[in-house]
Amino acid sequence: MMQHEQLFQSKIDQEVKIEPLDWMPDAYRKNLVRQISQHAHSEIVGMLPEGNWITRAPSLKRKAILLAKVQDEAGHGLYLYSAAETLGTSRDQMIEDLHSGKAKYSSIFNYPTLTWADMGAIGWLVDGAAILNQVMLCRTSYGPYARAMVRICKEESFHQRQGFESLLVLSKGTETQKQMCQDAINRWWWPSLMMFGPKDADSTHSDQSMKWKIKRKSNDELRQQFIDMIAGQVKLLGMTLPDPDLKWNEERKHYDFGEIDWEEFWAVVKGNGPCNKERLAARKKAWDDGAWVREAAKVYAEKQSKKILKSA
Ligand code: FAQ
Repeated sequence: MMQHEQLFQSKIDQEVKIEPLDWMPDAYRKNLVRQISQHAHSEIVGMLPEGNWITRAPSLKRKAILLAKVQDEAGHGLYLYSAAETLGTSRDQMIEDLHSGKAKYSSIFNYPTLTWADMGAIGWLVDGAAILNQVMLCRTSYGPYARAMVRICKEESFHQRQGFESLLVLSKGTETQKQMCQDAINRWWWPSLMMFGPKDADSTHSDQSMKWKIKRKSNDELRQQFIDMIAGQVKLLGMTLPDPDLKWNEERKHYDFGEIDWEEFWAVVKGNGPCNKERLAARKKAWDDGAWVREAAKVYAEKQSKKILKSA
């Protein structure tokens, strides 16, 4: 066992990826299944807030973009479930854990999408936050997770740019459009900062995940990087961020910012956000409605394999 553990750690230290059939500590496997499956659930639940606006997009062009983006998120969820399955947990088990409330998904998707400008704000801020976190995950120590992240990041960076462009159009529009843009930024700003997780001091998994190079940057480090990036970009929109304490700190070479409402964060994480119940109910309904498809696919696969056996 000791030898296995040393070999495992030396691979991590030398930046050799851990692959599905390699020996790994149980806790590493468990931590990865937790993080990857929660990441997959976030992508799938994350389709719901934007899906809400597909039928009401203001033009054919905007509708086509939004449809493609939501489909991309479905794809991300599927690659991630596949990556998690390589660790020996079935997809059915992961989905059961989501439905029972045992597994989490990102807090951000428990907020409602009230206006069209929310589509721009989600692309710019939510995908923007997701990318910073996921660029780091392209170098995560588990091979299948790292490889899944490469394509996901390419798609997410397109998502972010389309979100920014959509807000840019609103920011140059009528007074009402400008207000709608500012209101969406005001509502999505703080929840986006919460996507990076609790403060480092309150993070349960960070220390171990950093040692295993599952995570390469801490929650606070990534959050700061995000704030610095967005504080620059918001000026191009001619809009503001809803934080009176946001100020460039010349000494730190970073923006200082106000206190996040951690009570709100934990309430949302524990299932009491504005849309938690609605989101889970929608996922469970989709799962139940799809039962006949899974059943038909299973029967078809069984028939095909019998045919192959007969002809062999
Ligand atoms: N929401 O010990 P830590 C996207 C939980 S994808 C809910 O610091 P860790 C694409 C955490 O699970 C967005 N729960 O945890 C898209 C843990 O509880 P547990 C998702 C949260 O894992 C865009 C506890 O708090 N991205 O947006 C949150 O080291 C647009 C203690 O926290 C990923 O999942 C939260 N925000 O660090 C789709 C990326 N934060 O599990 C559609 C991969 C923390 O012990 C539209 N994940 N918790 O019960 C990660 O990088 C990490 O898991 C962190 C959290 C950074 C999220």
